[in-house]
Amino acid sequence: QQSRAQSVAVLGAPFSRGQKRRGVEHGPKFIRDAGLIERLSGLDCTVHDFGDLSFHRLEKDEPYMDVKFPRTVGAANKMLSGAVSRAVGAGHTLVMLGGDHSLAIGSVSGHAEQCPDLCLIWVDAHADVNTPETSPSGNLHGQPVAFMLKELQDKMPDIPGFSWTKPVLSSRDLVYIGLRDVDPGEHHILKNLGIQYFTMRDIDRLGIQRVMEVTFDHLLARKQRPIHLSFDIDAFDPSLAPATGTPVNGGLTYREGIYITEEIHNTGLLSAMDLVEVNPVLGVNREAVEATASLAVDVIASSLGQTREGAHVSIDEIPPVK
Ligand code: EXY
Ligand code: MN
Ligand code: MN
Ligand code: MN
Repeated sequence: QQSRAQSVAVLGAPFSRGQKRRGVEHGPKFIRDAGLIERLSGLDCTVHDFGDLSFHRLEKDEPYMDVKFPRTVGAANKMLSGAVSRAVGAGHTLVMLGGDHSLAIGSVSGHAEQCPDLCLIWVDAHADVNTPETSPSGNLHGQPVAFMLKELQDKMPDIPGFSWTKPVLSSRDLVYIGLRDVDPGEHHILKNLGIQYFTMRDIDRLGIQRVMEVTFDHLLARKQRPIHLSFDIDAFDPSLAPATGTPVNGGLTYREGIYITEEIHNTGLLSAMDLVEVNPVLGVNREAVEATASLAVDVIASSLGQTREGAHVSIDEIPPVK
């Protein structure tokens, strides 16, 4: 067998306690059933499927302030963080299949343990940067970025289950793409910390090509460093990704989404990624669920080098007429 350019580890995280709607824990199974491993195996990479983590149910997990299932979410992310750290430490490019977006707490933290200078690209309809005080819902999938940002630590209470976390990012290490549903507290944080973000309106104005150029200028101009991509499937328009818990109209087109991931692949710096919030229970029918899962596979494959022109071995000449 020829030697492959990169080694990819796929890790499922069937977890849903970061939000209210059951079903998102089946995301990893549906993304695999949509042909993920086969598709990645056709690319220039060796694929290791690490299977799914198994998370424990805690008997008693009362809300802390408004925060729902703090101990359950904290323990799941601690386990995920260790697994991600080991996979990245072993030299794999890590693909984490969610599960809800609270899992980014563990995924980014484990990645940062191995790559302390990483930067983060967050593709999402939502900013997921509420603190427990600003959160309108108490759902932890709307709060993961608040755990990561150094600048927010004096606003973060001691939440049971999270004593192991430490902030690993500064506000300048993060870029958002696709925002269109931002809460008042989140808007204040984005503005106040000077975080670089591109709403859907910005994509309309600038075009996705310019958005990616500015994203890489912002994150990589001073030095090349590992990229963590956290991709929430609800960044796409709900017509393309209907099977998700918090759909918002006016999302990314297929081509915009794939352009984002192609450009990230082309940096050669992608080191770990999350694909989250695929909820197979929420599709109106089987087609809706399959379309969403298959879109997730396309996003992951194009992050890892699938191109629209195809990866063709070069041939010497057009075969002459016999
Ligand atoms: N901003 C809202 C909240 O904090 O409750 C909704 C968050 C939805 C989060 C989705 C997964 O990206
Ligand atoms: Mn999200
Ligand atoms: Mn979202
Ligand atoms: Mn490549």
